Parts: sequence; C-alpha cells; structure tokens
Amino acid sequence: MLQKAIENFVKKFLNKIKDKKVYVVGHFDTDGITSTAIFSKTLTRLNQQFSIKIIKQLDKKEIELLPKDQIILFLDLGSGDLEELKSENPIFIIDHHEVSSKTIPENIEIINPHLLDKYEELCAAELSYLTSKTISENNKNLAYLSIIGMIGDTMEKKINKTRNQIINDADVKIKKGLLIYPSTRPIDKTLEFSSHPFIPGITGNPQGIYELLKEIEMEKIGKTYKALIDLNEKEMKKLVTAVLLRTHSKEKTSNYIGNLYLIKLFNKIEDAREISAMINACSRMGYSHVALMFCMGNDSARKKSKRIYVKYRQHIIAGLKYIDKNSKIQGREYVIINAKGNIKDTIIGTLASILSFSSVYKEGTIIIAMAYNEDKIKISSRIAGRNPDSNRNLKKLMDSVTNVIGGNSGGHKMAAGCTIEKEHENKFIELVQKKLEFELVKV
Ligand SMILES: [Mn+2]
Repeated sequence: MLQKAIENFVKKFLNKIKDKKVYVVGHFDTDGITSTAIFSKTLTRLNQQFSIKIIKQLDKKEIELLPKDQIILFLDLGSGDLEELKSENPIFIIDHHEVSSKTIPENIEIINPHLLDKYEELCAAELSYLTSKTISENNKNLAYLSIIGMIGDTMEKKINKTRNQIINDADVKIKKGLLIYPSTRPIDKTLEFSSHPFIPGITGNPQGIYELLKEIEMEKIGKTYKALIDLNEKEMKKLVTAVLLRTHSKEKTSNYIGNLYLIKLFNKIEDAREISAMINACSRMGYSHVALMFCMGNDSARKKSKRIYVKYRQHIIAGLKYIDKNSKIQGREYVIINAKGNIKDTIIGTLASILSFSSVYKEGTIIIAMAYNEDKIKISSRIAGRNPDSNRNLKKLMDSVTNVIGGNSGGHKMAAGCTIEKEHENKFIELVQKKLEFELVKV
C-alpha cells in the first residue's frame, strides 16, 4: 500500500538525515521543480540543512559529482539508474519513472508506484507531497504545488483515488470547460494563443476568433470579453460546440474538453495550466532556479518568470520560423530537421511536438529534430497527426541507432528521443535514413 510505503520511507529518511546535510537533486521539468519546491519547504520547516541541484538528466557525470558525505534525495529521477547508484551512501528516491532493476540496492530507499502491488498513476510532485504530509500535517498547504506538477506531466484527465484526495487537500477549484489556457484572461486572447490544442482557423487568427465569438453572441463586459472561468454553463456549451465544429472530425472531443484547475497564488486566482507552462518555460530557458523561487512564493521571481515566459514563446516562434525557412532532409514519409546550434536543445522536443500537432506535415510523417548541446546532439522524434495509426515505433528506432553509435535513448512508440556524441552527426542521419527507407519497403 502506498501510504505504508511512504511511512516506512519517512521513518528511515528522518532517521538518516539527523546531523547530516541533505543534497536534493530534482529533475528540470515542472514536475521535478514543484517536487523540489515541496521538499525545500519541508526541509526548511524541519530546520534541516540542505542544498539543491536541478538537472536535465541523471548521467554518469552527474552520478560522479554526488557528494559522498551527504544524504541524497532524488526527485522525479533515479529509478532508471538503480544499479549505477549502488554505493555506501544512503540515497532516497521519490520517482514515478520505470524502474531499471528488480532488486533494489541496499543503500537505496525508493517510493515509486511501479513497485507497489497495485499500480496507481501518480507524478513525483504528488508523491513528494504525500511524503511531505506524512512528515508533518502542517505541510498540507503545499498540496497546490503537486497539482501544478501533475498538470506538468499531463495527468489531469485521469482522477484516481489518491489524486482526488490531493485535490481535496489543495485549495483548488475545478471547472469543466474548454481545455485552453490561461482561462483567467479574456477569451479572445486565450483562443488566439492556444497552441495545445491548436485550433484550425482560430489559433493565431483574430478574424476567425471575431467571427466565432460573434456567431455564438458572446457577451462583452465593457470593451473586453469575459474570461473562460467566468462563463456560465450555457455560454461554455456554446463555445465548446463552436470550437469543435472547427476541428477535424477525426479528433476526440476529450482533447478539447476537461477540467480547468484554478489555484490561488500570490493572492490571485491563476490557471494551474498556465503556471505549469511558465515553470516549464523558465527551466527550458536555463532559469530553473527562478522557477523554483517562483514556486516557493518569491515575488521578484514571479515577475522574472513572466518575462522569461514571454521570451520563451518568442523563442518557440523563432524556432518554428527557422525550421520553416531552412533546408530539411525530406524523405517520402519522414523529415529530418538538423538545427545544429541554431535552436536550444531544451526546446527542440517542444518544437517537434508542435509540428506534429500542426498540419505542416502529412499525418503519419516521422519528424526527427536535432539540436546541439555542447559536445552532444539532442534528438527528438514524433509522428505527425493527433491519433495517427502508425506501425512505426520511434522508441525502437532510437534504440536501434544508439545501439550502433552509442548514446542514451528513451521515450515510447509515438515520441522518443536520444542524445549522441556530436562527432556521430552524419552517421546518425545516415543510419536513420537507411532504417526509415528500409522500413518503408517492409511496411
Ligand atoms: Mn515527472
């Protein structure tokens, strides 16, 4: 049972950290950063000495850098490296990624839903919150952070028993509606900037929005439209119907309708989706510490986060433009985009995702995007279309290449990636092309 496992974990953790320093290592996405924020607060409240490091991924180099005389706490990472973490050092892991080995080394204590008798989908921030609450009931006011992390890992559509309990703990309001954000700003603006989901004829099209809102007789308050959260049931229904009419009939309605999560932050009602996107943006732009301070309630970090978020969106648009203007390797059912040093490695995956959801490439097209990261190359692959029935497996494709030229790969059938040495740039392209041409014959 989850709660039993957490109680056991907490007992050992509190015992080990006495008179020691804790070294917290968190993953750099929204889930990892909110998890780290929860533990920063928790450890501060315990009067515990600690330091923090936010990392993109746990590799050999990071493992070597771990201090030997401190208690290590991994948040949202570590499960895939249990063998490598085997040492004399006590290590605590709170994570939800696949576990690499069945046997847990003796120095490791781990909370991971995959290791429970009954699996329940929870993210690291939710597990961190439950652990924090077990340490002290006073930490109940950190529940909202786990809601932001959960949305960051896109788990908000499935509400299970534990998640429901966390939602009850958090001061969060849920409203059913159109899944675009931020739901707290005038509806015309929110529609204009909606990229997840991308609404054909609406996203980036003020004229289309004007016509849609006129058609459903959306009311204005003074000169501005109401925000999504202020719509009554009837208005929301009309809006949803009008938007669905503009989408492709093949798409599922559930992509567009769901729960809006409203949280109170700095004494303002905020859309948790927007906050989650802001944290993600800061981190990907290289400001993980600002994102963390923002989560901890620092007001100047909040202002800085907003500025970085604006810059991030400009970066995304500049990246899309760069890809559009520059040459790509076009196969019959694939495209290889090699951005080299022109696009940040931390946003190349986001760009590949946006391209896969847009109508730039035919449904089923494999998109491979590459960007430099110092002496390495980060590669992201996606399949174009919202629900393409592709018999291609991107994880297998990435694995098959790294098996030959080395590097790390991960992901799943529809979205996968890898990191390789820069010197293998041409070899990578050559191998992927061969593989894709060959598969084309086979399929
Ligand atoms: Mn996570």
